[in-house]
Amino acid sequence: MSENQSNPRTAPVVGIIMGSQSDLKVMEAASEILEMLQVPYELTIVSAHRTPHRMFEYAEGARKRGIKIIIAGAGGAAHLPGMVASLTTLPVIGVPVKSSNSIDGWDSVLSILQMPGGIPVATVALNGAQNAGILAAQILGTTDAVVADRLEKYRSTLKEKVMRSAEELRR
Ligand code: RP5
Repeated sequence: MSENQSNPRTAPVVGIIMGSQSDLKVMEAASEILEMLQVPYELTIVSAHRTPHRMFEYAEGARKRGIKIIIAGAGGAAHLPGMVASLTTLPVIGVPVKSSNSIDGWDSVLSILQMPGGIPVATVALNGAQNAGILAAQILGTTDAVVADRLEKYRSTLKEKVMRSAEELRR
């Protein structure tokens, strides 16, 4: 279950899963930001519809393996984040992926967003995997001062970029 760990010597604390290999180009943004913030993660494919038993196994075993937050991306009839959320009390961040046959991405967004009471999924924007990674790090940062400090530095780089652009416009 632990394919593509960020660092095999460090146990992953964030699990990134997606419904299909075709989601990877979007979901890579989550792994990239976690790598930048040095948060150990694992990344794999789990399909709610094509491999439902694997989904059960992943969701039910995640906490025991040390995973603290799950980022789940899927497109179309995107049931993976909600079903995983139903199988664990770990926080689940859902990434609606705009798949090739999508109805402008609305199918993915609504499938992930409109969860019933009691089983939340923190849904980010369409193809918003980068924010999913940042949000996962922010949750970890509530108890991990080192991660919180890296997030502060990351925020500073965002601010500096805006200030530089503003400065260039003034010239
Ligand atoms: C979903 O169906 C996946 O998450 C993907 O976004 C979409 C299409 O999957 P493929 O047909 O490209 O494998 O389960």
